[in-house]
Amino acid sequence: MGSTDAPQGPKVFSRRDALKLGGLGVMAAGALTLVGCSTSDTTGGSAGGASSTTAATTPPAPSSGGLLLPTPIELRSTDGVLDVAFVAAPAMVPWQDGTRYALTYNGISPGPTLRARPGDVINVTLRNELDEPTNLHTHGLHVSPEGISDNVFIMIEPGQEFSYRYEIPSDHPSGTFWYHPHHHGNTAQQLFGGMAGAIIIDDEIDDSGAMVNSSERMLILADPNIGDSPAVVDATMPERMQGRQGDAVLVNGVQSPTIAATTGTTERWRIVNTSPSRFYNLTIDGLTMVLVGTDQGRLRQPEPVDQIVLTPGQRAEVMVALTDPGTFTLVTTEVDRGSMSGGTLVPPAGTVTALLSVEVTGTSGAQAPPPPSQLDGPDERADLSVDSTRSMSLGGSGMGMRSLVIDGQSFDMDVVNITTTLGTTERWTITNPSMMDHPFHIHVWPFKVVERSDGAPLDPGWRDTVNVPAGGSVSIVMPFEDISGRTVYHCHILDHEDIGMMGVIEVV
Ligand SMILES: [Cu+2]
Repeated sequence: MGSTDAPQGPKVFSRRDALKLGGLGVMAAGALTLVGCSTSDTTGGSAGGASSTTAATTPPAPSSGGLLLPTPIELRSTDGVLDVAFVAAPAMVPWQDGTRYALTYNGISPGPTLRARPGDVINVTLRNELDEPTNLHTHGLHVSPEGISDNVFIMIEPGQEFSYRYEIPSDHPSGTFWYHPHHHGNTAQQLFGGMAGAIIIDDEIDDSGAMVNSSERMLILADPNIGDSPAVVDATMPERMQGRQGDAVLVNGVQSPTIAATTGTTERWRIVNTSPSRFYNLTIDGLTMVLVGTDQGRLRQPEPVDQIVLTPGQRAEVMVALTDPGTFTLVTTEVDRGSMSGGTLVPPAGTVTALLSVEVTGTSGAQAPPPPSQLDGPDERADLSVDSTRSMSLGGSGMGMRSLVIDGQSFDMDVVNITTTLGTTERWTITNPSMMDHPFHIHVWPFKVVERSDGAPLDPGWRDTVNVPAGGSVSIVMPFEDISGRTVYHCHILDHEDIGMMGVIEVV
């Protein structure tokens, strides 16, 4: 397997140096290995540059004859290091009886799942074989935003390559995170094309008790346009103002796949919304989902839920005990997220789409390992004493480009909008006077949701992305702990981010 050379030590250099380095593509890498594609019903092949690769076994075929849920290829750290070689490139990926056009990491979409432990180092060499610049963001990871770490100001030009090094803190929460491009101006298009994959940080609790006695699966949600030409990744300006949504809703690259399972077992799903704009409202009749984790990992008190709403960028981890046979369907109901242009949503709010079938065979009334009722997650009361407050306004009441701003300002990479002090905790009240929802995301530092103007229940656990509903406001408390540096906060409808709905924060 083509692993990279020994990683470069961490360097401190300015953003301009980083830009120059990215542009020149100075980082040398070892051999890059292109992949086998993930097939429609099994996990196969290999993706470049792993320390080790875990191939899933092939489960029994569903009786319905539908496609089984494929498992994204997984690259796992060994001895504290995960070396990954990514090639960003267009590819034809499997689709029904043929193929479809996609933008990919290593020829597959979703990209490989990266799995590491707290304290590990993840090295990623990214070679850009697209015809436009790209870069890489590790969404949700509490790692440095500077140098060769999670630095969104790096630009990798076509034909160039760059070596990232992510040092995962030893006290990093276990949880489900993800990676995607974050190059201002074409983030939405590249993600819409298919460039995304999961990052799992797991620890000893994941190796024990109810967690290990379950069938763990990634459910990576995406909604690309389906077609055989590069035109499928394009969007019109009205579509970008609304936030583009695609033709098909896919789970791990497949439309409405099936899980074949038996009674007496418990499922554990790590769900990631990688769509640039689409919200998901997930429900499953006949089964009880127990929410055990959100954006920033495990909840201290898992709770049964009837539905899970995921904005772009958000994650949920649920456990589902299977006690009786039957076929159960995970569906999403189209969310009314408003409209900037006065246009209508396609599909209209309320449209129900099947995402995944769970075919359960076996005896009725079987005892399945119960989901945990208590877990050791990040302390929800930690560091909530506030040193200072700030308010922020997402969008404006007008229409058109000028409404896609934060505090009236469009993104300028050379302007630092917020400077704050390492070691302090801030309370931000984020208001949204516009006609549509804007999910707010900040890199590096997780937050707690502490107040909502609409009176909706507060999000359990720690988050990195929260919806700020049209006409409403949300208050969050955010400790700027451990890590300093310059990065961004933005709307996670990524078309909005590309148009300018992003600001720069520097923690010094
Ligand atoms: Cu937005």
